[in-house]
Amino acid sequence: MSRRPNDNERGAVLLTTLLVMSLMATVAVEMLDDVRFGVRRTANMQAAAQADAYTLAAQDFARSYLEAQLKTVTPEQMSQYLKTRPQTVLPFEGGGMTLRLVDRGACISLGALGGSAGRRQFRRLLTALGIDIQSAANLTSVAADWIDTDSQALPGGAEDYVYLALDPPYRTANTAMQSITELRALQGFDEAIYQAVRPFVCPWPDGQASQINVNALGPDQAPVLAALLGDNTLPQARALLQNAGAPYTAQSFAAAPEVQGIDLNDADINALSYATNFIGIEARIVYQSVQRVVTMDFDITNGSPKLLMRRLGAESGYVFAPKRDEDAQ
Ligand SMILES: [Ca+2]
Repeated sequence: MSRRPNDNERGAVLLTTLLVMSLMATVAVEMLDDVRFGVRRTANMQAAAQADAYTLAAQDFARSYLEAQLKTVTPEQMSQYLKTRPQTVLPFEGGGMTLRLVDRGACISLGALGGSAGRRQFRRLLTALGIDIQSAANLTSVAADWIDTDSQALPGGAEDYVYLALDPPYRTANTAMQSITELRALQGFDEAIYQAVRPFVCPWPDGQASQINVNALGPDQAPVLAALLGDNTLPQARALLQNAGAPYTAQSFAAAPEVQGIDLNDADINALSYATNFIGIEARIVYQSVQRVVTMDFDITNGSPKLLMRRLGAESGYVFAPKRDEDAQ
């Protein structure tokens, strides 16, 4: 025998129904949100993967582009060519690639810190950047200790025992630096010093002496030239680069009035160059919302580009490079 539900029971059914419906609505909204984010995440991953593919392609393109340039421009003409050459833009669907070429004979080699000439040039660079003589000497020892294979600290230097006391502890690399960013790990290289030094050094392979193309330097790169000319030669270096009219040759540079009275030794003379030896290519890839930066350094002393270094990431970008359009805005 059935029974008619009373008013209280009908209210309970209604409430339960409403509760279930609101729960279902919440679940439906959550599911829609999940789908929406899933679609967005997939699109982002696809864009990142595509940008990575373009980054790989950029490296091949950069090398073949450089090979083509080297067929028409001599190493002696190259530094002028690089100063005046606008950036190369390659648009593609959804984005584009910008190549900037720079003369990389404009920085002191970190790979030369194993030798006395390399250490002397690095120390002079630091003093030309305004660091006091004692600190410059200590920082040079610290950098040399970082790459030398022994664990005997140079005067003012730092070996494993200094870094093992840090939190977190780490050891010296005991091999050539692979990146300028390694300087950040060194004792005494704080942010201000790192940012000051960064534009003027190159992480060349172990034993690679500096090869500074005088004709590639602008007046704001005078500290690099001063590092070769000698202690306290920043004013002369700046004047040499400001007065530069026609590109220097070994003869015209030696005859310049600013150089008279400076006693250059052989290692420093050998580090001076008047043609392009190293070329850096910075490729910036933009695809949809993704950006990639890759820099490649090539040795062109044998006529064809030999890849020395390749780095990914925004911090790998060249500080001294032809201005981009957006820099001027
Ligand atoms: Ca060491």
